[in-house]
Amino acid sequence: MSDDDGDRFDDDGGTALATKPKPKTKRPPLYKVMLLNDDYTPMEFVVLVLERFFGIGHAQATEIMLTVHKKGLAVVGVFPFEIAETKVSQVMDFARRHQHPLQCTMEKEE
Ligand code: TYC
Repeated sequence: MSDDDGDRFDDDGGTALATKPKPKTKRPPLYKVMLLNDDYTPMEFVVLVLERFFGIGHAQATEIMLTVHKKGLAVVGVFPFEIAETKVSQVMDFARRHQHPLQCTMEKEE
């Protein structure tokens, strides 16, 4: 059968593969960055973290903070590995410097 790809291999003399090999276009994996709730970090501090490190506006940052407060955690962004790792470090350092127990983690997206 003609494969219409313009090459010289329309007729391979009867040794065609049963299935075409899949072109490998693997996207790099993405990682979810999550904030976890705790009883001590001030709500305003969490809103500031979302604004400063994730570029989220005040209204949406407040909504996400309240979601974490009520549900226990929320995904705050999805990034390639190195960027996710940097966000986690920045948040953890900032929280530690202010002596808040805020936790930020990352998890590979399925
Ligand atoms: N639960 C905290 C409080 O009542 C607020 C909070 C929200 C803490 C989100 C952490 O990731 C967090 N002060």
